Amino acid sequence: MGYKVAVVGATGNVGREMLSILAERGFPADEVIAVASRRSQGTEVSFGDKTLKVQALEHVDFSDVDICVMSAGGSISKEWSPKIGAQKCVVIDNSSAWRYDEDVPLVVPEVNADAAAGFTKKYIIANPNCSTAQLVVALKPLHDKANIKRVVVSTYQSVSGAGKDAMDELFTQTRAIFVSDPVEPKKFPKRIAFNLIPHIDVFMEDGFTKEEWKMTAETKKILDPKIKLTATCVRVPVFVAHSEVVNIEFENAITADEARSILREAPGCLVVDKHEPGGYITPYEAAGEDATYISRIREDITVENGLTMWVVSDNLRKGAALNAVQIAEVLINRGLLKPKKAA
Ligand code: 11C
Repeated sequence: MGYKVAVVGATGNVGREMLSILAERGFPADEVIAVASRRSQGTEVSFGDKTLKVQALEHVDFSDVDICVMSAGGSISKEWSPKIGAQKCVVIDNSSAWRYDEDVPLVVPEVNADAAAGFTKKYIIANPNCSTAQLVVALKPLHDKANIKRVVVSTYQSVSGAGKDAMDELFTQTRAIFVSDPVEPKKFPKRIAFNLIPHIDVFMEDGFTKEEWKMTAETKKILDPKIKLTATCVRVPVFVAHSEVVNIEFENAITADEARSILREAPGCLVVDKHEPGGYITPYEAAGEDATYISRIREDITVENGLTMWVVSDNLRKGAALNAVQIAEVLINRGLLKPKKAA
């Protein structure tokens, strides 16, 4: 007896990835339904070798749905996740609406899978921000070995993190520049083609952006509240996959060789670190892949017990859809959720 799964936000960048990852991984679902806003009702989306007709969110009865993977934005999630959760359908939400609620687990399975069991309070589990997910996958095994004190992270984030319109804007601006047409920024505050923008999400009072704040708050909640983390988040003209330069200061000594062999064994991590031209991973190569790639691992001699590394992952997959599906797999594999049909 399998599960009934709803993918809410099925027509967006992340929703489509959720559908393809459910199909690729042979998720134990008897039925998968595609859900979106009324505007998309009746359109078709791919699910493996089938197509699904999109249903409007307000017309779906969640009482026989077991799992809802949602990527429909914060305000939809604020309104709908409690209603869906009240019907004992677990919502795994990709927005930031519930991440900082103490009754909602924020989960990256390679790091804190045990926390998923806490879903019963609200029947909601939060998926982290994409830039946090790949970071904590790489930090966790190193923290276990040498105890991280402080992290300085600089991100190079692809435009797909800002949605399909943002991807279109990079494409349109790039073409416009080639044919000498005027370039008009719409989605981004400045031109993104052949440029980069040190600003993601809204500005906060202290001068950091919300994206930077999220990386700090989420790393603390998922990995360890004692870790100090400061981030600078930058949008770059790359379509898919976020990259990060990560400077880490540890309590205890750890060499680059030790870090490399620990990360080689760590779940979700793939080390590609040859000290030669091309001996590292770029976002272009990480797009469409599941792993968090780690390259350029080296000792930072400007601090005691310091390491620097380069971390790249597909923001739509590990940063969003894949992580959400992995959370659902944790619920099932650990026997935390039985299909309603079996009851
Ligand atoms: C970006 N990281 O690249 C953002 C997208 O809190 O889930 C995801 C925002 C979030 O623009």
